[in-house]
Amino acid sequence: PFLQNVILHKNFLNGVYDTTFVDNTPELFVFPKRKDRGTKMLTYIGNTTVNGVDKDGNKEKPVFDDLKLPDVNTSNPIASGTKQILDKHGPDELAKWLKEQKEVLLTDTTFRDAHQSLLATRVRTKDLHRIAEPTARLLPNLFSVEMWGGATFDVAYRFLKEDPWDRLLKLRASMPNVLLQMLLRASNAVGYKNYPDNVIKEFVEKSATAGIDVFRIFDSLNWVEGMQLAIEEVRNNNKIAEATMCYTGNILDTGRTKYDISYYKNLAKDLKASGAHILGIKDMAGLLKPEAAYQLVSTLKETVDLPIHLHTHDTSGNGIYLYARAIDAGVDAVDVAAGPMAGLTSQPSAQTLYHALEGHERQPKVNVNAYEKLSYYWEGIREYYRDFESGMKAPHTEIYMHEMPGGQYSNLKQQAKAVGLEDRWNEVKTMFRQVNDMFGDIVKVTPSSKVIGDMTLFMVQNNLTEDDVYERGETIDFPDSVIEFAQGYIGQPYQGFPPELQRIILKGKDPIKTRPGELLEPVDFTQLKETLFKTLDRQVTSFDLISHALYPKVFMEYHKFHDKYGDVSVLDTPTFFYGMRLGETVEVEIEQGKTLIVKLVSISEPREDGTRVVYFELNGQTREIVVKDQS
Ligand code: 3PY
Ligand code: ZN
Repeated sequence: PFLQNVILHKNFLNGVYDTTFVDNTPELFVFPKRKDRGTKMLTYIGNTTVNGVDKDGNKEKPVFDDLKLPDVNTSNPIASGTKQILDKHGPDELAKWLKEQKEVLLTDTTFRDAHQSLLATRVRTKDLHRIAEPTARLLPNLFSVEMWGGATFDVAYRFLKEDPWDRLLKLRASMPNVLLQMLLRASNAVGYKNYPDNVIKEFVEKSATAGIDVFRIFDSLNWVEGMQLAIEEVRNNNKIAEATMCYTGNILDTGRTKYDISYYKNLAKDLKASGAHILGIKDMAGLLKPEAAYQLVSTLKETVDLPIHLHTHDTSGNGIYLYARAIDAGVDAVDVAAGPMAGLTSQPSAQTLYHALEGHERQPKVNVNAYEKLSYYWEGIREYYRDFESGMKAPHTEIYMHEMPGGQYSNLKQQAKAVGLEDRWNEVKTMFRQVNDMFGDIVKVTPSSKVIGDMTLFMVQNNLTEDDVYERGETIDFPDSVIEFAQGYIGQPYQGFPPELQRIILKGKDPIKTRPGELLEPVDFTQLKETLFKTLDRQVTSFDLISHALYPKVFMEYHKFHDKYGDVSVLDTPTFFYGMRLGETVEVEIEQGKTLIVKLVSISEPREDGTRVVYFELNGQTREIVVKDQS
């Protein structure tokens, strides 16, 4: 065969050539990688069919009914909402508007906290994206949709093998009328440790650019100094800073004075002084009892003139009653989830709250029938994720004893199981509270809750009592997160660390008293861009840079996976988690208008080298994929 190549060109062969253009344009030699998306996809499906996802064994793919998407007329314009108020009038006016509304406003958390708390954060972008536009059309009166941040960022990369920025951009495009809200762990961003100041600023800026309007900012120890930078940066971006206090303890318990009503009053004043547009109350464990909700909200309303936004988890079953009391006290907005994704460790149900307030002058102005229509969809979607359910079946009032956040309960249970403590779960819960008390009764929310969780598992696993820690502490190797906490690397707890315990844990190391972000070396983004360009062998976006700065290892592993299997976010969820059944056909739209039709024909017995051959038809052509059987 004759190669049509530049070096065979007659001018070239005759020596009449000028190669300066070639020399000056090295991009000519950057060839796109061969994009055999079909093979990559089949490799993923073959591997998942044989080995299961997350090496979780070979679960048989369940049969799912069709998804029930609500019937909406997509040719009508989408009704305008809170997003238009913000864009037109800015965050101060939006906050004022919120305070002026007579009815209580709703934030829908179905796209974030609900599945973080019920389904280990596993709901995939594909399933969120499909219902996003119908939600925007059917619920234009929502205050906001919480759909990003918290644990969703790293779970997207780590377990779902998808890019969290892609989720944000897609949901933004589909929901142009309501405010999009994220949970920001202040100096911990969406991670479990403090980051350098320039990383926090860059992250806030990029999140705002990509579409976040409301930043719910909290510090895991309610340390306002640790929140200031994030609040300022949100303000600089002309977005809404919902500076948030985490509720812990019980203001009704006069025997427990550390977190009493005056503690929260002072905190509210400090948050206002730090630049809050809205004051958030984050009851992450569902500890706020109805009468406490009434007293807290009434007092804070008198203390600061900010709108108040309340978040709870319905773990105890008291969620609706506490919201009703908070609404009587004048709370401006509350967090709810669509019925099938509500209740227990998630938020209270939107529909239940609506009906509970019938006849009340502050009943939310939302179309409850629309919520019911959206609920058919969520009911079906939840089934896809049934292997991630926590197993909690009934209201759980023990929460008032152990005080574990809603999102942590199922997680810690899994962790306990992984280290062989499944049978000792009751002991783990009791120890969790004991460790909290040893640490001086601290606020427990990501990442401080992880510190307590790690120490708890460590003590139960090693059969350590509190006395053992004090008596033999010098010889104990404490978990890293516990040491970092005692060093002050996640901030300063209210009223300080218990000095004796701190000394034992640190074994002579000096704790810090300042903001960790001040001490941490800034990330050199220019340098990082060059390095990443070389390792990824593609254009590097500013989203890639910030993701790498937050989660270097997770980000690189995601890329390795992507190189091997391609973009698996396009697969339907059952196939993503379970692979395919023999004889089954699935359609995969790999880009608009380009669909792969995949049929699983057969799977060979394991061969001597432990591999199996998986036979597919891809768009009618037979294809074989060799997969290592890991069982
Ligand atoms: C998170 O930080 O992810 C939380 O949801 C804490 O409640
Ligand atoms: Zn929550």
